Amino acid sequence: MFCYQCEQTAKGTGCTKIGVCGKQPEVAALQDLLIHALKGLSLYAVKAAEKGIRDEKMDLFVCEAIFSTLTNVDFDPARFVALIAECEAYTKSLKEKTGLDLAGPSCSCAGKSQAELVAVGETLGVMADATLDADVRSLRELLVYGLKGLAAYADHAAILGQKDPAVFAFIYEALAATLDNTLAVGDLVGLCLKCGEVNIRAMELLDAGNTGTYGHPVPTSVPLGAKAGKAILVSGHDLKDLELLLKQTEGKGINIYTHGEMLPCHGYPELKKYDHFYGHYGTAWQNQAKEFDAFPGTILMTTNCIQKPKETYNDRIFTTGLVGWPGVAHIGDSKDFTPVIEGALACEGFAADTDKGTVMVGFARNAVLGVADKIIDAVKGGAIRHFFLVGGCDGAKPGRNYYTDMVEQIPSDCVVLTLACGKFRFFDKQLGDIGGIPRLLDVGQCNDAYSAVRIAMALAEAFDCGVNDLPLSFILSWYEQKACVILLSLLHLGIKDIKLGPSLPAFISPNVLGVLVENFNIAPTGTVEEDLKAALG
Ligand code: FSO
Ligand code: SF4
Repeated sequence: MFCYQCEQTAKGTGCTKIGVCGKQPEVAALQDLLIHALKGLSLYAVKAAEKGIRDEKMDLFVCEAIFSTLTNVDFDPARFVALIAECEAYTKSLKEKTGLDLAGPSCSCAGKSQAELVAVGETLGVMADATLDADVRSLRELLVYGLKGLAAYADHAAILGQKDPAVFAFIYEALAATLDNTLAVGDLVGLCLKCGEVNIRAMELLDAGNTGTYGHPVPTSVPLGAKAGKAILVSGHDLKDLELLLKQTEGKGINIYTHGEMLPCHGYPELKKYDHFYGHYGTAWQNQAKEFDAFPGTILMTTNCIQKPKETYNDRIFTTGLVGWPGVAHIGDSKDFTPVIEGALACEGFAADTDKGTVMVGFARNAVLGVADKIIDAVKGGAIRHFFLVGGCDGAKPGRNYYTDMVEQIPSDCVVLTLACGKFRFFDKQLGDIGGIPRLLDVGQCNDAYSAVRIAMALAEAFDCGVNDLPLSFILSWYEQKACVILLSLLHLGIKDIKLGPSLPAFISPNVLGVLVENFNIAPTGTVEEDLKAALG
């Protein structure tokens, strides 16, 4: 196997024996085969679209299939075998509908066993073509990883009924482009930035889905302790799964807790209205083994990031949606969470109330821009000197204390906006307020990056300047491919001087890095002191 798509890749270069995430070589090979097959399908889908042939079911399948290969989503080989077969069936159908027989990837997988498919996949990895130009490989992979993030957001949006054919069309176009040997470095850079642009549309759709269905988040205090009684913990990012579970547990004497990226769900009016939607438990994804172990109820994983379950909670954890772990019970499309509920009732639950304080959530675009006048006055009057967007993913590798130290050392006349699971490094710090404006504003999940972009753009408009001219610095942490596409979106918007850590992606070649530095002045995080000095001039 060879995989270097995430930040924790082995030795900072690539996982070759087994994934640091727990991905087995068989699954890596099946994922490579699936991506290969999706590229082949995309060649046909592009031609089919030219003939006016579209298939929304196929569009959604493609998003789900790509999302399944994102880090920490699906570790179950059997699920990939099914996805590969479905991809082949769609390709065959498009072949017939278009009457074309295109040269390109075809897997001829029908009737092959899992082991045979693994053997095919082993020949198709990132490094399969040793002669490929290093910069072309780097940009093709950057594009594929950007597409993984884009597909994830498009899938989240589609679940809430928000779809745009232009997003699906780009996914096909870009996947097909990774097979085009005539594309040079400049073309591929352009496609990566286009991926960032299309992702803004996908995130706009997701924002419309979230706020249209559950209302605009409002500032909400969330308990970090527990309430005596039976309990279910919901992790991942999916608001609809949470809502369905809240409905199915009403009146059952079970309290629902969020974990990880589900924390911001407490701010949505249509979710917070449930009395048994109690509080937040635990921190970021990489601490789950310890935290799930200690949780006295059942656990539902709705999306990434799942890690290998410990035996102590293997029978208390459930997956749904695209998440999968071999041997872990999966709740399918019925979304009948009865096993999760019955499991929780059979667990002991929390014996007593515990108080661990609270955190505030719900500072998405509507809430922040609702007090825009106050913020603008505070900036003009000098009460707020600078904004820092300290956002992105958390992770297990050392070096991430930088983000905690950064937030602690940001001067008291500055405001910190945050989003995604990286916030768990500092989410419970009491930073106080500036004239009633909290100094720590939790915009939401990584899925809410659109909200942060809208806040930045509204401030730029109010000050009649560009986003780069605002007193605003981007201090980002990355881990997986949603973060890759958000970065591409920020680059598409022309945002400069981003600090990215805790390490730069292994798949970025020195020349590609050079292009990014030259055009966007992006830089790895340095020391807190240096980066603060640079930001505050
Ligand atoms: Fe974190 Fe995982 Fe949300 Fe990611 S839980 S790391 S960027 O999947 O999606 O922020
Ligand atoms: Fe390694 Fe990350 Fe790939 Fe997992 S997803 S195999 S940790 S590079």
